[in-house]
Amino acid sequence: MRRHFSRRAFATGAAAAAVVPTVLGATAAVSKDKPGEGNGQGNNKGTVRRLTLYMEKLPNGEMGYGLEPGKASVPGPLIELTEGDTMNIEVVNNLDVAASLHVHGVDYDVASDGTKMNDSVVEPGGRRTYVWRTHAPGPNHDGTWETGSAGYWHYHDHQVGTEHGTGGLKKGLYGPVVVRRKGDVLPDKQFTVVFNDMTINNRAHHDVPTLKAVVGERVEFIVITHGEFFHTFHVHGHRWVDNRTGLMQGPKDETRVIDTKTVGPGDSFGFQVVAGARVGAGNWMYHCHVQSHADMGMVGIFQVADADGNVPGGGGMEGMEGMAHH
Ligand SMILES: [Cu+2]
Repeated sequence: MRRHFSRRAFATGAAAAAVVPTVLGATAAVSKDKPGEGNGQGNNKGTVRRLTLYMEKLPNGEMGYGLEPGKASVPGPLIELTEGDTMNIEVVNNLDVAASLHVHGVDYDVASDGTKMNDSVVEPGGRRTYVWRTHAPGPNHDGTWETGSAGYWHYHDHQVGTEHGTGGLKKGLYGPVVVRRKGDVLPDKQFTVVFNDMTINNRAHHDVPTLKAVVGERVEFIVITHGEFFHTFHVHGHRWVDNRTGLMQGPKDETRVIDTKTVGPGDSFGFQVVAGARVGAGNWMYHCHVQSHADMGMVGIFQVADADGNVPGGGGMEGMEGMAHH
């Protein structure tokens, strides 16, 4: 009751990017510069912003991106843009090996693609600015439409271990990117779930993050896969529309409604749901639905509390005990 559709917020260009809190990795704090022109199209006025990303070794031997020295995380911070925005990202390499920042989905010159081939990696102790641009959809001269940048994307290293970043990805050098269309509904809460080989966010079994929400909160999932295997994302008790946002476009929208989606290496998708809608509070499992993968620990809890903060059945991890060890 208390929080039902509590915050009806919409993406409005510049304002959208830093508004939303995130749970796994901090939302990128960005400073605003002068207004930009996007790709030069009339409907593309966005803002030009900048942030600094640090690539660092974590105490457990993993590697991560972070917004401040000593704050690297796996996954790295969520970076959000609205179509038309430009982001200048200065990457500082505090690792002892060369590494890079490669992004999916947005517009960038070859000098910002993060590959050795294009001489865009960062040596140990060095820094480099990568520029990401985004654009709204618009008409082409031949009557077709050019796609916009909006979507659930991701960034990752393309250098550590091999020239494809195979070692960097394995160790955790990856993170989520959300590009919104102006007018998009904003979530109350965001969760990033990365299937990376047999892990979720480089964790397995009881170390897989518990994702906490309250009934009625609008929750956004960002799902990414890396590594060697295809995975099937599934969350119990919730379902979404298989389109860009997960939301129906109107009562007659016949787009398929799903509660599982297969994601292969390098792939990503996202969606919004209302936590506990029609099913209530509880410990709702989220997991890879490939049976052997689930059995090997690719399982976590989407923990939805009621308005008083209670979760039927308690903590959830006790319930997981049998599962994780069989
Ligand atoms: Cu799997």
